[in-house]
Amino acid sequence: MILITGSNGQVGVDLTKALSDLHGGDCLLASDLTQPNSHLPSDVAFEPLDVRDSLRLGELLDRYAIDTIYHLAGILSANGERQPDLCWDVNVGGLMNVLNASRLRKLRVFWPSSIAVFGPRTPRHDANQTAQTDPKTMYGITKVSGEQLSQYHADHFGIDIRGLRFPGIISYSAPPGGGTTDYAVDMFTSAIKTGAYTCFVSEETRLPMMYMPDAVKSVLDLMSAPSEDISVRTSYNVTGFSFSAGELASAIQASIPGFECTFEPDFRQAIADSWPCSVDDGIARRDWHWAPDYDLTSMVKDMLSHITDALEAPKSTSEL
Ligand code: VAH
Repeated sequence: MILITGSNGQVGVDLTKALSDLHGGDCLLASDLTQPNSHLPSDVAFEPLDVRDSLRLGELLDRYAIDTIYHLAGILSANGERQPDLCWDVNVGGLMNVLNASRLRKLRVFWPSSIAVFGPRTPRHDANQTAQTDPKTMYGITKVSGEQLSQYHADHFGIDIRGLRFPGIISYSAPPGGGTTDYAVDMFTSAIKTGAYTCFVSEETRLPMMYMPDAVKSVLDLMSAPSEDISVRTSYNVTGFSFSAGELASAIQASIPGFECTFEPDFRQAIADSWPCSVDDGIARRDWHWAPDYDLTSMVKDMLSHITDALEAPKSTSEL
């Protein structure tokens, strides 16, 4: 059985569907703080779980005979700056609970790190796997801490733990929650709904990004690779493509000519400025043959198509 924590989140919704398609829904236990909305496949079990509750976690692992955990529950960068204590408790305390439980039960673990482990002293372009990590956010500090805890548990206890340093992730199924890169998702929805968007980072802000189908693919490819091929037990750099907020606005305007984007940076500008413009994911490409399928043009086309379809689809009674 597979446990997914944070199954209601931006990655959780799509990864739960993909794992259900791959393994069968009856092999999955989804969990999050609150009951799922309509996204959960009907044959996937759900249990409420706060990952800071180690007793509840252990009880679910034993009751459902879990052998693999996809640990997605966490607080993202912008929310982490608003509530740093909570960010530490959930991101590091929650991961420690997963690692302790996995050590005792010999479970396999996937967890998401982030390019937020990088900071001002990281090279701005093509930051490689061993580039300096000097995060300036509590979120980034929790991810660097998580990477060191992962390495320690792999070295000392032989846990098959694997992680990915996700860039900003763009998706249409579930909204992102409190990240600095949320603008890259919100811009699409606003362009379609209102024809206008005020972006909270500058037009020139360029960051590594990834389309959700590629993010899901990277997790499944990483977790299906032979353990002996995995040379990185902190977390692998992965990316799709980098673009500036202005380039994204232009790409959307090419499909929605009337769309107007204005730029009014807020506190999240300093977070974005601390991250590299692009990362080098050559080690992931070498070890487990990582390669994204989408680029900016194909991602924009697919996003606009799906969001438009969703807005035009007849509303179910629960959504009215
Ligand atoms: C965030 N979407 O904005 C996440 C991600 C690199 C950014 O870690 O916090």
